[in-house]
Amino acid sequence: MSLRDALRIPARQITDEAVYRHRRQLLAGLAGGPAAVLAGCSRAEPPPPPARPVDPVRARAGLVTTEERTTYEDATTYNNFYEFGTGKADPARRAKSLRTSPWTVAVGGECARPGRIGLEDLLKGLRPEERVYRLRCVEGWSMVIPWLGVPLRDVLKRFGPTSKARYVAFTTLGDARQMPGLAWPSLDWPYREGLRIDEAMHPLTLLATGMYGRALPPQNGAPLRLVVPWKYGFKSIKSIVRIDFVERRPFTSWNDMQPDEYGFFANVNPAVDHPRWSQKTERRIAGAGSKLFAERIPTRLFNGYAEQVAPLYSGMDLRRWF
Ligand SMILES: Nc1nc2c(c(=O)[nH]1)N[C@H]1C(S)=C(S)[C@@H](COP(=O)(O)O)O[C@H]1N2
Ligand SMILES: [Mo]
Repeated sequence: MSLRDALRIPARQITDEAVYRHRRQLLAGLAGGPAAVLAGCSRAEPPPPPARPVDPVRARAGLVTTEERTTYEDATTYNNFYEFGTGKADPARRAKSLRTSPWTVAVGGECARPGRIGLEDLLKGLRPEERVYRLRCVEGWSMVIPWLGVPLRDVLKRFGPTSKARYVAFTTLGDARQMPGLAWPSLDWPYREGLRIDEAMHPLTLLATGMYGRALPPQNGAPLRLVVPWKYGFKSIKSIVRIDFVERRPFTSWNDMQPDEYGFFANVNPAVDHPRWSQKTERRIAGAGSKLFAERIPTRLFNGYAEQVAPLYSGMDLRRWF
């Protein structure tokens, strides 16, 4: 079957651009990802952050959760890490060979002290703390995981971001020899994500090196990954090798592939549906046997972290800037 047959669109309607886009969507669709037709694509600059910064004490209050935790087994065998395949079980099977030491991170862009730095030096003097965070995937499942990490802000400050640093861009390792998924164009490799600078500097934003009291397993993004608990899981980029301070909204893999399906902000919001499914509820994978019998619970605005992060978006239209 030809690509055109597969897509069931008449030849005369196909432009090169459309073929390219539909092919990307088809591949992503086969991969269990997005497959809908694109609406408009906007590269407009989002509104600036609020002038009043978030109060760190308030931002960290209420972080203790009594919700049942996801088991280590589920958190490490049901993963999204497309570099190792698009199936949930692929990363646990195929990421074992990822070489996570030595590991260096290149930091660049709008900052006083750019450079390449080894992981130990990057984190020197910062004590990892445990934060039990909910992580909700845009696909509609969620977990409660005890992460070990340092606030991203403590690491970023070391590089002296300039006043032009309005966003922070992150890049995952893109080594096809170690990452079999790179042979498949399910995403525009390497995986990239970005945050507005105030989101990156928010006390809740964690640079994680471990979970459940141990080092991060490769399938969860070893040796260094982001955890942004109020955003859909895809913002929590794994196995980071580059951090750039930038003036303009950076390229981000999911948003740039399907801008009508995956917003740049990707804030968890039950009131803003994905074009192909509702975001009102989630399958909570927690407790024993829960992958099969996950309970459906209501999704909360900002994944339940509204108290801490809502001020970042005051006055912003969350439907437009989803
Ligand atoms: N580099 C990279 N980071 C990634 C992904 C990915 O495919 N590649 N998947 C994202 C998605 S969609 C989710 S839901 C979370 C899953 O994190 P977990 O496997 O640790 O639960 O990782 C995110 N980070
Ligand atoms: Mo996800």
